[in-house]
Amino acid sequence: MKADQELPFHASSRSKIKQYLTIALYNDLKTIRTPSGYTLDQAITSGIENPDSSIGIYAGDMESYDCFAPVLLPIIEDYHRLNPGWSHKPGLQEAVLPDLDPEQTFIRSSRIRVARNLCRFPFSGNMNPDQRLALENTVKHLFKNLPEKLSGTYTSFTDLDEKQFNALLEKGLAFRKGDRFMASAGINRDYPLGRGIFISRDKVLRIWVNEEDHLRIIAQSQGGDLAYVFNRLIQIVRALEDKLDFAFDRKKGFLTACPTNIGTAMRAGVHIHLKQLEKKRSLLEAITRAYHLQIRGTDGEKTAVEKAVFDISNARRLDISANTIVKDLHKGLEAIIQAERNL
Ligand code: CIR
Repeated sequence: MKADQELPFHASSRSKIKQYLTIALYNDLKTIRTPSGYTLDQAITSGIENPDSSIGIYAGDMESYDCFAPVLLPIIEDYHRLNPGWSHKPGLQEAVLPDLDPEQTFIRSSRIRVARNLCRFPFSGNMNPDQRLALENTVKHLFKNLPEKLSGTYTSFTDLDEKQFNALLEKGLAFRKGDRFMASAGINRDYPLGRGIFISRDKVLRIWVNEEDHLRIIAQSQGGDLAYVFNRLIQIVRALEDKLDFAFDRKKGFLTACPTNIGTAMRAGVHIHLKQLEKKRSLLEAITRAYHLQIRGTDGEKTAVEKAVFDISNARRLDISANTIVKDLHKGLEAIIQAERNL
């Protein structure tokens, strides 16, 4: 890209990349190639093509975070609302927390995921077909050798016909091509090649392979027993980290394709039915804000809330430990359920 006057961000864009990438900075960074050959032009394509991007930049490998630090760091500090001296906080220990809704009156399901990427491969937006397949082969082998309590089945999407794939999708056990933000970042390239899902025998653990990140490790269960879901997640994360080198930085934590996920790379949330609070959105928003939670649509990011089922999850991922995130979510949900009962 040639940039003398103005970078080609849409006039309507309020993205952080538009805000922080000055022409001078662009000119300083534009000739850099990361070890896997990723450039700033590739990193910002999604932000240019999608004017409604919130941040508009993706990392193409773990080194992108250093190579493009002059623009990425201010974006990270702003997006994650970090205070000076911030740093990744370790802590992924089994938790004891009472089930907030044992009758399952409000909480439909609980889901905690962490994103992990392997050091020795570029990130999803910068992978070629051979690399996607090599990564899939590496983890497929590991999945076969998991201890009994974690064992399960890996399914490659390329091994399924349309009917089989749709059946998995309906059960929420497959993932489609990513959205247009990911498409512009190259993350959907060659889909469904190298993509697939591991499902544990009890179906609580799922691992998405070669989606936005190399691995999305997920624990999901009906009801609101957050500690059960969190502890199950920890078991499989530990088993995998024994065998794989994850992309990690002492200050920035686990490194991910999208800088919004770095740190713990964790999203812990529930689907919760809030018939009364739906009519009092400002009260619900005040409680979620107070407990550092965010509300998403029923089907996740950038979707609408349907039939009063809210997706409520942690807003913070960096400069906070995974254990604190789960504790905050638990406290926040307790307050939300109390407010719903009082209305
Ligand atoms: C964007 O910049 O809007 C997209 N690349 C997606 C960012 C991910 N999530 C988010 O802002 N919550």
